[in-house]
Amino acid sequence: MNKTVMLFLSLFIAGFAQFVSAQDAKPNVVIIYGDDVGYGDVGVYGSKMIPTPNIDKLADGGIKFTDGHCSAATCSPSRFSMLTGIHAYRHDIRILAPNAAMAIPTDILTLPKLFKKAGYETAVVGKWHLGLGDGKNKVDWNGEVKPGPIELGFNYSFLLPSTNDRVPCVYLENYRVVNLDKNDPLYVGKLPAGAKSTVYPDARETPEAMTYYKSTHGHNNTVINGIGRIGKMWGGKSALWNDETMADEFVKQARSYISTQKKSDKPFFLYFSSQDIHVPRAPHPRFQGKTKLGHRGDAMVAFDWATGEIMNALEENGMTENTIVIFSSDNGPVYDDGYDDGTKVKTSTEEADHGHDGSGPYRGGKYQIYEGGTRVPFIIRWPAKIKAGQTSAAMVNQIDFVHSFANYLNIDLADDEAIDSRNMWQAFMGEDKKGLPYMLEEARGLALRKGDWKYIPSLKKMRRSKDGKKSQVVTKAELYNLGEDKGEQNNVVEKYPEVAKEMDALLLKLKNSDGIRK
Ligand code: NG6
Ligand code: CA
Repeated sequence: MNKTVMLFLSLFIAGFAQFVSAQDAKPNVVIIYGDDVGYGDVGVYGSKMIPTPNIDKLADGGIKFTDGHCSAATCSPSRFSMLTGIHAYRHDIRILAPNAAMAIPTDILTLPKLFKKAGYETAVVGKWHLGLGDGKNKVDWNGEVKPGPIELGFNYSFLLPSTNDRVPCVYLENYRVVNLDKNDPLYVGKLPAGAKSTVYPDARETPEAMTYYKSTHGHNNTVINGIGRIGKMWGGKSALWNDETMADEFVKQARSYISTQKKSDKPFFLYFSSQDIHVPRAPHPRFQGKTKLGHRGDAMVAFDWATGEIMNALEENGMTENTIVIFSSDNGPVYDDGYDDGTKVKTSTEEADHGHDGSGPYRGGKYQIYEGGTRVPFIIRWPAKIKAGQTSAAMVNQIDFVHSFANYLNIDLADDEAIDSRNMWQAFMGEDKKGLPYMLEEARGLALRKGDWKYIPSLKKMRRSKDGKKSQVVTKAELYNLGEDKGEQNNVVEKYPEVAKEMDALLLKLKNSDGIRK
């Protein structure tokens, strides 16, 4: 062979090898997770009153799912399920208190552990609300706060520990509270005898301290930044977060994480968990007044901005093409969740005085078993593999991320791992337009979806009458055909007793099983 041919051949082989490795390079994965963002709060899902150009662009570049769900109608349960592939009711997980212990056991498989096994770097930035500490020992906020995300498989974490309406109102980076002054120790719950830490106003004694806005039901303990919070905290004054710059802080952290990853030869998984649009909604002044919907609408504009920033960070680092971006929410919309923040929208269209309905055409929202509780915006973009501009009506659920990624990354799941997680890779990639054959939905009780059918079993509930007397009521079972009744208005349980019976039996079987997969 002459030299020119040799050179040509070796260049060709090198180029081909590079091409193959680029094709095979594992994609980065970013989950952008909203808090209380409803189906109807996003432009491409029908919102006309809140502009969301960045989220819309994300959807245009990939798949918009119209039947995509979080596993439950509240935060901690949904996050628990997304990260473990296990239904939250099996572990009795409800909304966690400010000083709750970590809800996810450290010895089970989690989504970040799975990515780690596949050679990924992993990080979480933003709202946690899955508890911290082992529950046996009191969390020492002045020392190392653990176990936490690191023990669950995240290499790096920058957290809002609970929710933005709960104490402690500080950021936690890995094991440490950020900017804590040891002369002003931080305590959550009770102030130890003799401790000398900053005392904050208690809204029950000094309601006038709530200068940012007034709050009701339960948000009336510690007042931080003029906002009443759930729970008591002392000290840590130098570490307090600023509510109005929280979105900027999380974006800054995520941006810096993404650019650091550029230097690494490993792919990464980033769980970006925004506090928007949960109460107390306190968007930065540059977003205030951007909608006619008060702080709730404006917080959504801030979240759209944050989403755009994550996309920009990927673009600036040349990562757009081979990064899977998943955009979704932890539960459906809520309007007045305890703060007088100018939000006037209500769940039902008749009452919506601004004409905006955060649950879109669906009934109910946060806390509720109707579709609005768990059917949320659900977008997946992956330019390298997924054709842009798709809409999919496949029924999909965040609880299936664990198994689906395990399948994609060639990691076997043991029978007792992620027991409720099914492999929905084809549906997530837009190749299967049907998705799940059936699915549980979780609020205070369970409901079952099977195709267009939605079944809510009869429930025993305690009710209090006007004169304060408690009594037990048994609600009627409900059956809806979402194909013709999206809004769950016509209960057809009496018209289709056979369907109801079948669904009741399946729901019970799944509920009491050792996992949906079995
Ligand atoms: C409720 C709070 C609500 C919100 C919710 C958790 C009261 C009366 N309400 O208990 O404001 O914090 O818990 O929201 O305290 S979630 O999105 O994290 O599930
Ligand atoms: Ca939430």
